Amino acid sequence: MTTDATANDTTDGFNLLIDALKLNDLDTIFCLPGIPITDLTRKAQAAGLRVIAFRHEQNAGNAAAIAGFMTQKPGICLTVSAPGFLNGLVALTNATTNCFPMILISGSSEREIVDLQQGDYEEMDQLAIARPLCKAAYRVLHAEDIGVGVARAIRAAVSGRPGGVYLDFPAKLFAQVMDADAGRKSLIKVVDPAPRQIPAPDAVRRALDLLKSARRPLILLGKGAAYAQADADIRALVEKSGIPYLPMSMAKGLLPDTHEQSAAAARSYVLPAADVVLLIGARLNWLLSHGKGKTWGGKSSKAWGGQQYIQIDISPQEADSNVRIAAPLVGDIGSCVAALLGGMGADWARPPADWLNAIAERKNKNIAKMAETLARDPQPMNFHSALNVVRDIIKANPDAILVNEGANALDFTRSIVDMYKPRKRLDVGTWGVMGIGMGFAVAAAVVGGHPVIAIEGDSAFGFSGMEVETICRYHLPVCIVILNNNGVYGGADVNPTGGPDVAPTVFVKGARYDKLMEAFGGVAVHVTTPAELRSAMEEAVRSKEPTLINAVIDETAGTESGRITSLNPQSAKKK
Ligand code: ADP
Ligand code: TPW
Repeated sequence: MTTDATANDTTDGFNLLIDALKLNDLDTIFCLPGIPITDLTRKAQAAGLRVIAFRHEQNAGNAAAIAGFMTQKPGICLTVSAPGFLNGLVALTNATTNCFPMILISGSSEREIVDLQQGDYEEMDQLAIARPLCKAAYRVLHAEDIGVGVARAIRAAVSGRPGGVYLDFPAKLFAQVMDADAGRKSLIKVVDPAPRQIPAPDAVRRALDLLKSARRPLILLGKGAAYAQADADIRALVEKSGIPYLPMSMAKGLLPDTHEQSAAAARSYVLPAADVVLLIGARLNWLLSHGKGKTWGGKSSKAWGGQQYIQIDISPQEADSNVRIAAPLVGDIGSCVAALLGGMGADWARPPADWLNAIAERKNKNIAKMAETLARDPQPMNFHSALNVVRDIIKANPDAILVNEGANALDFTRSIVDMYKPRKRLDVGTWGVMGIGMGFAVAAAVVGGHPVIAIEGDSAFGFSGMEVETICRYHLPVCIVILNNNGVYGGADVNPTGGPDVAPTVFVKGARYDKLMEAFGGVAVHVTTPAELRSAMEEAVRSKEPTLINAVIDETAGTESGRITSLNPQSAKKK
């Protein structure tokens, strides 16, 4: 066997993998080169794939994951062995947790040496480590199996509940040579990778009967609903039913947040008060207080319970995971929503007026209160006065993609900044993980085709900040706004011992994150007022130049852990 595949009638592992990806329209690779995949990245680029190289694999993995969410095609992340693989694994696991389709392909060391633990270069049993942390994991040992390996990975990633898939490619595989014609024939173009799953007619009837019986119905849209790309039918269902709805964080914009049926501004009222809740692609996990308890509405202290649920989900195991689901509707969201719409009939009665009026009353009150808060202009800036600017910028540029992470920076942005279009808000998701920022921003710019605005806590930004170089290198239209309050949650903590170390949550005061952007040739701006922030953001969106705005925020603004203070044992005691 030779490693030279230049002869016309032979091919090799490198080319077969590239051809398998191309055959399945997987045209972008997020990667970090090194042994044994350096040549793969070069060859992929030479073959016409878009190859985006990062500074840390976790960011490449996060980019692949969110590309999967945005496109319904598995995002591809490519890493080196052991440490590179492990760096990528966090993103793969996070993708699986969030139901985003991605494929992590890692080079690995030689099986014979790894299995005898003889100390190979970057030795690690990667397949065994990945398997419990993702949806599926496969290893390919022979060049003629690359087509099957890629096909299985695609199906596993996007069919049913989407998730992360690991593909293990030992170094030797890349150089394996085989007959070119046999190689071509070994590749598989996957037919119908995410088949529709039609809900059973009796399940649809059960759901409609329950919905019809409701006096205080509510629709909850989750990021599964955003992923499903059934935007028109979801909107039609909401509007035809007349039922108020709440979007989960990444479902914001599925219908414009300004829609009159949005109950977002009355969230803490509607959650406990609703009697029948229709969940569309949302799990009753911690983000919804497991469907029980007093904290459903965030700050609400009202007791609630006794809701009946209809749950649309592609996973047949999701129902009853936290509370009883009276009417599970198993299938893909597009098919389920279409079936509900079809069964509603022309005589569908809208919800009782007293329910709608009660919501409208609270909503109007809360919106007026928020408008008052947003109109204030405190010195120094706080989250509200800064985010009031971001709110206007997104309103004027509804196609822009908003990436968001932090604690207060996350919670305030979610509640203040309205979204107008589907899949425009990308954030920390189910884990509340820090570090997605720059990976998501790069992918959003590369596959989204619109300007990206990343609203970052200063701590959150630090997890992926080095990718500012990547943003400059590819000249991406990303505007990063760092809400800089000198630390994790804030910067006002003190070391109670009076010793020389600052408190664990405190960073260098007055840090100039804009200088990081300057180092790589992007536009660097330092702002202390809303007016300065506004003109810097307007210019960034207009110019599409890589921009980093260091926005100085009052270091005492916000709260510890943002809105999830109650999960923090220590501060809960303090309260
Ligand atoms: P959120 O955090 O926004 O509440 P979750 O991530 O908890 O949303 O829930 C998303 C749900 O959507 C998952 O249970 C997943 O199985 C489901 N899902 C994802 N894609 C589809 C689809 N195409 N059809 C039906 N359900 C889907
Ligand atoms: C991988 C814990 C949650 S939020 C946060 C941390 C460290 C940063 C909050 O400070 P930031 O935002 O970004 O400055 P703000 O607006 O409140 O000032 N490690 C991981 N994930 C999580 N969630 C944490 C730590 C955490």
